[in-house]
Amino acid sequence: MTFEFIIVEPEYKKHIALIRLNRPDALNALNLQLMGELRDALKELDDNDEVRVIVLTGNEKAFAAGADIKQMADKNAIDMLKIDQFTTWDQIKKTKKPLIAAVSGFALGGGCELAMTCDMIVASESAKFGQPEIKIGVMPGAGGTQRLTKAMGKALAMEMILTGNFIDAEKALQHGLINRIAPVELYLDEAIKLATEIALQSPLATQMAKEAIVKSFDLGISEGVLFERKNYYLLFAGQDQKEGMNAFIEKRKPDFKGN
Ligand code: DAK
Repeated sequence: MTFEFIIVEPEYKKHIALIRLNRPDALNALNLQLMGELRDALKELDDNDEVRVIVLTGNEKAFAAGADIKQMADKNAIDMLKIDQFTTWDQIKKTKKPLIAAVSGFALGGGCELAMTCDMIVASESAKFGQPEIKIGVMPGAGGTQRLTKAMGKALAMEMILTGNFIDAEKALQHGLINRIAPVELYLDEAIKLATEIALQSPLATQMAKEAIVKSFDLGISEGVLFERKNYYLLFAGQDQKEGMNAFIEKRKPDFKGN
């Protein structure tokens, strides 16, 4: 898989794929081509049975400083409508496998929204999260008002979005936006460690559980529990459930195959 603005390693580690955003001169600003490449890579990795977890990262200085302001500065509403970035972002959101963002430096605007679209975030001590769109006369457009509010609560989300101020990794951890913090030289290793732990589990159960958790954002508790129940029953149709439960009874480690 060769692209211009991302680097993809489908077999970075056993069952773990790594995608690096790679526009360092523009702090990984998310132009349309980069987002299209990311959508295509994620689809391909989602279809690859060898891959169980995907880690998405940038570089030490920036995960991504937002959508490409230079590319959209002169657009009008109809241009934006025709470009229809939502289809690409929606496709990315549909990734079935767990997606872990490994964030260092800036995760701003669309960059913060992309990190929040991932299932978990591991940050370096230098990470800075923000939705600074207000400072360029707009507002978050890829889910920031919803996801930041659900993750951190109304007061902090309101303050961040209306002032455009950034928060550091420590505050992001305190308020539930991210999972872990590691030193700058170790944050990617830490994300891979988390991915490795998840990759040891049943890929089917992982996928079904992720799907149910993601649904919880759209459904009320009763419908959500019903959805969870169907996925739970479905897992008894596969071999991984037999393998997992038999391994427990036989006092050995399970060897999940994802079938
Ligand atoms: N777009 C384009 N170029 C960017 C950029 C961006 N977002 N951020 C940085 N760059 C470029 C700079 O222009 C500069 O390029 P040159 O001048 O060297 O050619 C280079 O990266 C280095 O940046 P700086 O010189 O500014 O570096 P500093 O360390 O001084 O400052 C900074 C770093 C991150 C504080 C600063 O660059 C900055 O404020 N950047 C803009 C942050 C921002 O406002 N982000 C939000 C953008 S709006 C949607 C999907 C997504 C979105 C909306 C809708 N749909 C699905 C509909 C998202 C919108 C946004 O993200």
